Amino acid sequence: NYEKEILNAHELDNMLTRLTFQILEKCTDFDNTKIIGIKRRGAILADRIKEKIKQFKNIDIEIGYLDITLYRDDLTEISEFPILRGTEINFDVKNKNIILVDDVIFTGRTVRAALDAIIDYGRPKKIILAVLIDRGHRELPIQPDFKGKYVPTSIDERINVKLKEIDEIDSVSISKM
Ligand code: 3GP
Ligand code: 5GP
Ligand code: MG
Repeated sequence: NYEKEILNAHELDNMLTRLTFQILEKCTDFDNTKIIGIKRRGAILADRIKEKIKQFKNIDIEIGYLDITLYRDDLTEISEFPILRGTEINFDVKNKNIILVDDVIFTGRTVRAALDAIIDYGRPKKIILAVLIDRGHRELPIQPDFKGKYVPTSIDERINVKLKEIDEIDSVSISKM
């Protein structure tokens, strides 16, 4: 049993800054760019990226949130069919560049469900995926355009993303219990 820190608060913030610059390099048509975060922690990271874009570029990008629930018995046993619980997307996705943000990518099924949901709303021009941590073990051919860090994990390890908005501190760790 162990828990080892991967990122402290400062490193997490730096990583989000880097992701933001990478996104800005790829998305130059800001009027037609929107951010969508996957709840809960992906939504918080999306909020932070939005704030950084405001700081760096003085542009206020509209944001939306997707709530995808995974039916599962425990946290590492993921359903083959993640379902969509709720969305807060108050803009038209049609012809927009969508920056999709999540905290951890694992099997890729959550992202697949998110893509389905977004495309149900309309036909975006482009969707790019940014995640903080890629822990490997994909079960679908889905890869992030930008990732903060690739952290190879065994299947029974967990990545713990703590964000001060809900967890009081900012930190990322890897653990096995
Ligand atoms: P988050 O999306 O707010 O970060 O999936 C629900 C929550 O459970 C997620 O919260 C995630 O952090 C946490 N979690 C931890 N380990 C796992 C895992 O192996 N699979 C899934 N689906 N969620 C996990
Ligand atoms: P996937 O659908 O790619 O298997 O899993 C992605 C979703 O499950 C993400 O939204 C993420 O929050 C959660 N998840 C999967 N594995 C982990 C993990 O090890 N740690 C954390 N914090 N979340 C995980
Ligand atoms: Mg998540």
